[in-house]
Amino acid sequence: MAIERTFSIVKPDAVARDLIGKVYSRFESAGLKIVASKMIHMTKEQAEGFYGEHKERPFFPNLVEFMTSGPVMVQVLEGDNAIAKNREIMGATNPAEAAAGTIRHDFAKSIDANSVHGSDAPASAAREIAYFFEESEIFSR
Ligand code: RTP
Ligand code: MG
Repeated sequence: MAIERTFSIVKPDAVARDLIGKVYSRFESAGLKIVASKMIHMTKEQAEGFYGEHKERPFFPNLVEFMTSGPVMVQVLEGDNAIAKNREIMGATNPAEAAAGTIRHDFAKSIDANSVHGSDAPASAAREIAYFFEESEIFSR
């Protein structure tokens, strides 16, 4: 299996409830190395650009409002099959439908406040990593 990078966010609801460490522990236990990490508070423009693919969706204004409601942790995860593995441990978008033992099942409150983001494909992973990180800020090991 190829070593991949994926982009991840610990969303405002999880940061506010002091779940950063618990979520990071899930990544590391699954073999996803945290190779870059920082806390940011996204501006409206940053969130709108990040979620540009959802611009026409009815939930877009809510999504931008929520993602700018407080600080988040952004990170790059690296490991075998990292994109799919991260999506698997995150669980379904709606926590009510997420499998037991997934991050969203165990920690998330609602489809909006669903605790984590993870890239869904190689092209989006590359775009999302570059949106928040310089290559010099990423430490593969
Ligand atoms: P994410 O991008 O955050 O990792 O989540 P995802 O791929 O599972 O979901 P996506 O379809 O990309 O949607 C992005 C975020 O928008 C919110 N959403 N709300 N009310 C709704 O029907 C709805 N659908 C999506 C969620 O917070 C989702 O994570
Ligand atoms: Mg998505």
